[in-house]
Amino acid sequence: MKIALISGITGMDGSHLADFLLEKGYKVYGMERRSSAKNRINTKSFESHPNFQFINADLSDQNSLLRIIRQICPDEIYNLGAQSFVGESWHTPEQTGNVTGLGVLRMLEAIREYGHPIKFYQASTSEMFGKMEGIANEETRFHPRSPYGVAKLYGHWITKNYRESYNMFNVSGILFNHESERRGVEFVTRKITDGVARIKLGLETHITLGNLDTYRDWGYSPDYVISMWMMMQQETAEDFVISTGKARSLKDFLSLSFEQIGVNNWEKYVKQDERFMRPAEVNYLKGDSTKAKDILGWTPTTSFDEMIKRMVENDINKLTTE
Ligand code: NAP
Ligand code: F7E
Repeated sequence: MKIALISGITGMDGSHLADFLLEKGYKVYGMERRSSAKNRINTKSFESHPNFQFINADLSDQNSLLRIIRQICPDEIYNLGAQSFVGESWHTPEQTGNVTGLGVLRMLEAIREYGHPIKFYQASTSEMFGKMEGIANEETRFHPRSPYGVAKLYGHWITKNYRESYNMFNVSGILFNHESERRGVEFVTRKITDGVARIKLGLETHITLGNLDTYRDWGYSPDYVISMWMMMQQETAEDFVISTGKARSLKDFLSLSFEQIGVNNWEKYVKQDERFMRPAEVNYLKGDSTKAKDILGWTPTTSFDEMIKRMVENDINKLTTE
C-alpha cells in the first residue's frame, strides 16, 4: 500500500485529493496544524476512513516536518498547505512568505534529512505569471503581483533547484484558479454562490465585491487534483500548467450564478466597496495545458456552467439545512 502525506488537508484541494487517493487504495496522512477550534468542514467524507489519519505539524516549524516524515515514511508528499488568500497576503506579507515560501524549503530539507527517496509535489500557481497577456504555458516569464505570488515563486524555484541540486523527484503543478463546493467563502466564486443562496433564501439583499473587471481561467478542483497524482506517477519529474484554456469574466460568473435562482439582472444585487480592491491587481489569466494533455493525458471534464450550478445548489442546501 502506497503512503501519501498531504499538507493542507483541511483546505479545498487537500480534501479532494484525499478522497481521490483513498479511492486509489493509498494510506493517507493529513497534516493538520494546531488551532483553538478545529477546522474540519471539508474532511467529513474521509475522516473516519480506515486508511486515513490526521497528523500534527506546521509548515513554519522545521522539526515538526522531519518528525512526521520519520514517523510515517511516506512514498509521496503533496505540499498543498499555504496562506493561500492573495488579498490577505498584503496584510500579513511576512507570515505569507514564511509559510507559503519558506514552508516549501522546510519540507524539502526534511526530505533530504530523512535520506530516503520521496516523491514531492509543490502547489505552484498562475499567480506567478501575474501580469500577463495572451495565454501562458511552462515557458512563459513570471511577473507576480502580490506577496502571495512572490512567495509562491520562491517555492516554485526552490522545488526546481532541489531537483537539479540533489536529483530529487520534485514536481510543480502550475495550477490556474480552480473552485468547488469546498472553496473558502472569502474567495470570490464561493463568496458569490454563498451570496446568491442567501439572497434566494431572503437572508441578504445584496453581495459586496471589489474589482469586477477581472478575468480568470476557472476550473473544478476535483478534476485538478487528479493531475497532481498523474504528475507524481511519471518516470521523470517535470512541471506542468493545469488550466481549462478559457478566460471568463467575473461578470460572467455573476450572471450564471444569479441565473440559477432565476434572476437575470444581477447588477441590481451587487455593490462595490474599496475594501475588496487590491493594491496591485491581476486582471487577466489564461493557461495553455497542452503539455499536460500530451504527456499526462489530463484534460478537465467539468464545465464552467456545471461547476457554478453545483456550487449554488450546494450553498442553498447548506443554508437551508442550517
Ligand atoms: P486552502 O483551501 O486555502 O487550503 C490551504 C491549507 O493550508 C489549509 O488546510 C490550511 O490549514 C493549510 N495551512 C495554512 N497555513 C499552514 C501552516 N502554517 N502549516 C500547515 N498548513 C497550513 O487552499 P486550496 O485552494 O486548497 O489550495 C491548495 C494549494 O494550492 C495552496 O498551496 C494554494 O496556494 C495552491 N493553489 C491554489 C489554487 C486555487 O485556485 N485553489 C491555484 C493554484 C495554487 P488551516 O485549515 O489550518 O488554515
Ligand atoms: O480573486 C476579484 C479579485 O480571491 C479572484 C487563490 O486560490 O487563485 C486564487 O487567487 C478575482 C481577483 O482568487 C472580490 O480582485 C473582486 O481579481 O477569488 P480570488 P485569486 O486572487 O485569483 C490563485 C490561482 C491562487 O493561487 C490563490 O491561492 O476576483 N474580486 N471582488 C474579489 N476577490 C475576492 N476574494 N473578494 C471580492 O470581494
